[in-house]
Amino acid sequence: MNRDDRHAHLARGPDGPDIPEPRPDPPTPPGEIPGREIDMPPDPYPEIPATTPPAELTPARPPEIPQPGPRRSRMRPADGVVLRPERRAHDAPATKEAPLLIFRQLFDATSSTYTYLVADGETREAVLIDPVFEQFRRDRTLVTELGLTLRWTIETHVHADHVTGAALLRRALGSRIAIAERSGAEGADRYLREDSRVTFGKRWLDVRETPGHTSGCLTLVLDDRSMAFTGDLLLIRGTGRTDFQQGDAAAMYRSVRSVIFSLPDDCLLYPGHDYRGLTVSSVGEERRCNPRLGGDIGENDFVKSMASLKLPHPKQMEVAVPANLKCGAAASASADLADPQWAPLKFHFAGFWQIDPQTLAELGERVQIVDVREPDEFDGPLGHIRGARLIPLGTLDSRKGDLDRERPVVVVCRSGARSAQAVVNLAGGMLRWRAEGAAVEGGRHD
Ligand SMILES: N[C@@H](CCC(=O)N[C@@H](CS)C(=O)NCC(=O)O)C(=O)O
Ligand SMILES: [Fe+2]
Repeated sequence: MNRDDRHAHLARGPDGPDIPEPRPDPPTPPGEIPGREIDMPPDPYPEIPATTPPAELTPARPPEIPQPGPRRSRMRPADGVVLRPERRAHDAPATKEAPLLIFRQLFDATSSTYTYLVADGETREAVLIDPVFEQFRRDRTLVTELGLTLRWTIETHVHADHVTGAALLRRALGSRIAIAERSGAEGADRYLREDSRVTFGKRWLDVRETPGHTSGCLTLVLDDRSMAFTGDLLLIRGTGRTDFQQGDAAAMYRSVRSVIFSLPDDCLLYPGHDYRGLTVSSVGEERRCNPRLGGDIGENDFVKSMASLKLPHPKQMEVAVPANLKCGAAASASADLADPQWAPLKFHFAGFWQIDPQTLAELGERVQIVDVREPDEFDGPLGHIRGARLIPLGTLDSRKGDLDRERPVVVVCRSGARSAQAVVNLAGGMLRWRAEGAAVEGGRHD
């Protein structure tokens, strides 16, 4: 999207009863509850960690006084979406531009859940919003590959359709778990409520309590209000359901209309799920086009329409809700986090294990090498690895029984791409094997 096309304006206009008054100062924090970290009101001048950012990320420039107005952004292909927002006057003191943001939207196809990785590109501290248990390896690998330190996993609510990966990530990466105080969940490291602030490096997410889908639903708003993560409150052109977990359609209406729709029109909205392949929306878009509660739909109409939905319960609900009320701890404790021990393998972000040529060469007959190319390639110019067995990919499924069950299987093709769907993939295939000077049988040696 060309962000320059988006008209930046403040939503807190004089018209419209749904736009809230500026919020009063946060309440004085209550006494400490044992075993829980209770949030203090947000510090408008958070301490900036004393890290020295790489020079190319923060070019030397004199301090600038920010003015409210259209945000600027730029794309940096290596890191996907990288935003350089302009600070608002009431944010942290502006001694330099806001640090770059790293942002990734990840999808779990089984539950249609979005997980969001958001990180400060300068300090490389990150948060992960709504991780999915089964995607633990994907998420851990991505965090590691991007050189990030995962500070927090944040649950937008107690999910009914999948188990959270929060406890697994805490075990593996030392991240801490944050969830709404109102969620009733046990075992988190921090309990969030209205106006809590979750910081990662020099960036942060502000917490808004947005009940409706469940009573403990949160929306997370990025520091410069360019993005908000709405969980299952507001979906793209839809809403979360309100028929279980203290769901409340009237509360949902008010949360969306007074909290979400008071964000700037060009604030991008990232939902907890999408069942149709949509990925992102914006406040202005949903305010105009959301068929359930956009336009001038009234609260009573909305409540009636939600009552008539009659959706079947999520398939995983009986498992997911009790597990998530403990932040996924029980499932995590029994899970085998260990990577395969027979070789130093690397779990690829695309969901399979890989082995490097040198490691494979050292393993010798302790593994079975299956070459899944066609016969003419096996005997062609690249040659093949000594001891490799030719089983073309198309026949692999039916010939799995021919393999020795005791020895790990490494699958080899030309470039590493074709064999990625099988057991352990030789990274880079025969091309890299040869490029690294490993021995081949047959083939041309020029
Ligand atoms: N068929 C899905 C249903 C998922 C579902 O009910 N999702 C909730 C969010 S936890 C929702 O609000 N869905 C809205 C909708 O399906 O319109 C499953 O079995 O998991
Ligand atoms: Fe949900």
